[in-house]
Amino acid sequence: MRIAVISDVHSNLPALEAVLEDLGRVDEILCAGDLVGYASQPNEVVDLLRRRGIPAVMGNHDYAAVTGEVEWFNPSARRAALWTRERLTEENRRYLRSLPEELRLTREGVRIYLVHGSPRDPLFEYVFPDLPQRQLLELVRGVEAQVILLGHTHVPMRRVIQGKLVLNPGGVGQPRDRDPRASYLVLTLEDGEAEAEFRRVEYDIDRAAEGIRKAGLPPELASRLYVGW
Ligand SMILES: [Mn+2]
Repeated sequence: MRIAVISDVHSNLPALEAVLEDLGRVDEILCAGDLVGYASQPNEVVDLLRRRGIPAVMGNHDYAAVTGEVEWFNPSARRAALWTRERLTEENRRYLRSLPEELRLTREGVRIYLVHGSPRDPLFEYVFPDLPQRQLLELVRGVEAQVILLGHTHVPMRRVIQGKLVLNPGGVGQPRDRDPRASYLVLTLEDGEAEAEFRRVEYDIDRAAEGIRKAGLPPELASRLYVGW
């Protein structure tokens, strides 16, 4: 069985479309949160993910867009969150509000745990790829799953700790590892074993950047897409 894992789409429809086209044959798609925020097409992105029936967890930007609680954000993220909040349709607002903070699934006998930030702080804590093993162990010790899927950092990650595979697909809509291509992964489950393949996809950054500028959103949200940061 093959499961595509996406995260941090951030209202970037051209990036999401490119990833969905690139997936090939997968049995399921999971989304680790931050559907909205930053770019200019929140409703289009949410509509598409809902139409495809893609299970998702709530990210901090989704939370901010539905609650208006933005005080922890930097100025451009704050502006984008409030801009998004004004534009979300009532239906999409309700959908985002309904997203769970964690998802637990079992596929082919493999237990999978999905969260945006970290198991102890689902919305806000960053788990970067270089987190020391001891701290990572602390985070995942209580999680009864063989595969732990995270988002939030926009940086791809693969770690193995106590037999648990800890993965972050990187960012679809705003990669932050200096590679501007949209990032995602495909999880393969076979005979109770799990492995991940990381993928990058070029997309029409001009289209996303122009949308951001035309919407009057902070221009640095457009320019950063070209450098993947
Ligand atoms: Mn994010």
